[in-house]
Amino acid sequence: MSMSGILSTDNKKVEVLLSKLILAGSYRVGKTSIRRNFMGDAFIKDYLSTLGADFSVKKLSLGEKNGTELLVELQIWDIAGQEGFASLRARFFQGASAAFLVYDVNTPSTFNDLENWLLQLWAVQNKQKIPLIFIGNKTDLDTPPYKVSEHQVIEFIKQLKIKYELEDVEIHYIFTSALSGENILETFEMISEIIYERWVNISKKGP
Ligand SMILES: Nc1nc2c(ncn2[C@@H]2O[C@H](COP(=O)(O)OP(=O)(O)O)[C@@H](O)[C@H]2O)c(=O)[nH]1
Ligand SMILES: [Mg+2]
Repeated sequence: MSMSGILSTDNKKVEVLLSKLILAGSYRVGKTSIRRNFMGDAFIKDYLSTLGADFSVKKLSLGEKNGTELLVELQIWDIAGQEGFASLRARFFQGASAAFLVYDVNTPSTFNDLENWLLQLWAVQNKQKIPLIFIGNKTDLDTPPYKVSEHQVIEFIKQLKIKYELEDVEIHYIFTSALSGENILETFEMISEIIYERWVNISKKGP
């Protein structure tokens, strides 16, 4: 993560925090659709398996603090066609500021895959555990309780925190629909706030 100070056209001070955000999770859970919805691109009903690392950049404003506008520039890395290629993933995960781990609320196997995704992510992070949001996507296809219930997600997070000693790591969950757009912007706003707060804390503590 790095902060760069720039001056906007109306001479107001703007600070931009650059961050790499990973979108990971099993095949077909909706990662590309979530990214597309956030970017304002149209929803694609037919499945297009993404090849290579898809990548989008977008700035989100966190508003003004002490007369300076704060922007988080999210470089969103969509794991795309690499779900099955373990060797390609390490490069992909390097230098990440935060991660979305996506599953389909109607497909329990995609939820059961999450711990494996986490272990792969952590394997390249040198023990520094980045903030996470578990995204239960495709809520439009059913009504709660989903096949993977909210209770299961809460229990899963509790157990992870104990098993891997994650008291200080931000782990959240949210339910989205990339089809209706429900909670998509909120999810990106939530991670931007977390990334910013974490950056402030790290800067205070020093290296
Ligand atoms: N009903 C519904 N379908 C979705 C949603 N998100 C993605 N899909 C569909 O699920 C399939 C896989 O989506 P995609 O974003 O390519 O998944 P990825 O492999 O994780 O990138 C596509 O047919 C999408 O149209 C959603 O929120 N609701
Ligand atoms: Mg994809």
